Amino acid sequence: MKSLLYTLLAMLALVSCSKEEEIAKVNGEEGTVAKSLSTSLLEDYSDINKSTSWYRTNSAFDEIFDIENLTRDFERVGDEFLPIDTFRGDRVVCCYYYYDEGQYLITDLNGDGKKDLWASYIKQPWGANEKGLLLYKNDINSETIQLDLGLTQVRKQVLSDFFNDGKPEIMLFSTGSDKEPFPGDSLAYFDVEKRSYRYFSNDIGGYHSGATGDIDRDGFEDIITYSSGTPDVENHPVHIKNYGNGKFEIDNSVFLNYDYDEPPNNIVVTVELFDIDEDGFLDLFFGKKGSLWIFKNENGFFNKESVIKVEFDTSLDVMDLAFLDFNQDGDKEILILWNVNDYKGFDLGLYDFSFENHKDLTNLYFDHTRWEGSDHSWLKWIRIFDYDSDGDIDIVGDGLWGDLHAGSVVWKQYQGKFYREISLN
Ligand SMILES: [Ca+2]
Ligand SMILES: [Ca+2]
Ligand SMILES: [Ca+2]
Ligand SMILES: [Ca+2]
Repeated sequence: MKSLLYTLLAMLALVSCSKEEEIAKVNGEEGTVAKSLSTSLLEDYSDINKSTSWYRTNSAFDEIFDIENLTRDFERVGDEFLPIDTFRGDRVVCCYYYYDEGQYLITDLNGDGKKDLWASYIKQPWGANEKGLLLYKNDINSETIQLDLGLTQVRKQVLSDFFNDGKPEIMLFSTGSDKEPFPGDSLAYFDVEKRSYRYFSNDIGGYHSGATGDIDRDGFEDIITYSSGTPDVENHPVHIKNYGNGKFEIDNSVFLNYDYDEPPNNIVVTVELFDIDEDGFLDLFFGKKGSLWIFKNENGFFNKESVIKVEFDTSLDVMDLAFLDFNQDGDKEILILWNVNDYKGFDLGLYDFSFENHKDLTNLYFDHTRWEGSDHSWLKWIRIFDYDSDGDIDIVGDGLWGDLHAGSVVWKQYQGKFYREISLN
């Protein structure tokens, strides 16, 4: 027993020694120990930034949810949807709905103190315009679920508050069927209080991403997205103005000198709104392969002629963004999640950004970022919260695909630096 204890102690000493060595190695590049990033930094955002879908959604996360513990898939039999716990390839031939990794939110939406779950499922076989299945549970532990047939493939779901009543809506961006002839889809939001979906079908497009926030500062959160077009429509940015009282209208006049994009610059997989220069107006981010376009909000308008482009290797394709004051100088840095080599891995980049210049800080804060795997092994999202409950902020991968499926990816913080831990299932 005693020797076992000594062995354990020796192992612990070895672990802590290698951690210290690792930290010394990372610190060597900067020379000083960085200041720890406490969870109080997650509250330190301006009011306008706190009203963005990015902030609302990231704040909803204090865990990564494994939907396999609940309802993996559904099979339609007649008018009924039967839950299926494990993937059943033999049932895909007809009426199968499979959970689309990373397409969920779990947080207390209706204010009853219990976490609610929203999740989306894709129809298989996946014909053009086949409706997906949208799930809502107002208490993850209850037996009751609400299922609605709706958008074909929800690619991004975010929290918004379109009515300023403190009750969230879930804004949904759908690509539609992601194969020829790329028919596109509507946009929609889920009204949690009414438990119903409202569709915006005036501009059908392939919507990979989008964001909400009060672009023109009239007090109502607006919607920005990017349409990957359809066979009849060019790729273009989309703005839906919220007039309050449930009135929404497409108004693309906010995009100056910007009707549509031509290849190769017409693929925008990531859209965010965030006031990066803290002037009180939400700036617009379009993530692309090899670059991040950042539009300064000038009184509610975005001018394509003055867009700032942060450029990087073309093997890197922007999947998600996050904003945090890593160096605690009062300004938020931009954290980028990429897929690498067409969805064969992932990478992270950290940029200190102003509209005058920017600087890559990645190596100062991360020990390992790039990871390469087989086809379709990538992450959809980065969430920022205290993953290991030790009082400091960690960075957590969510929506894990391919080799990473059912595993975990987290960058745990230790004294202001982030150390990657990957577990494969
Ligand atoms: Ca507005
Ligand atoms: Ca701004
Ligand atoms: Ca900073
Ligand atoms: Ca932590």
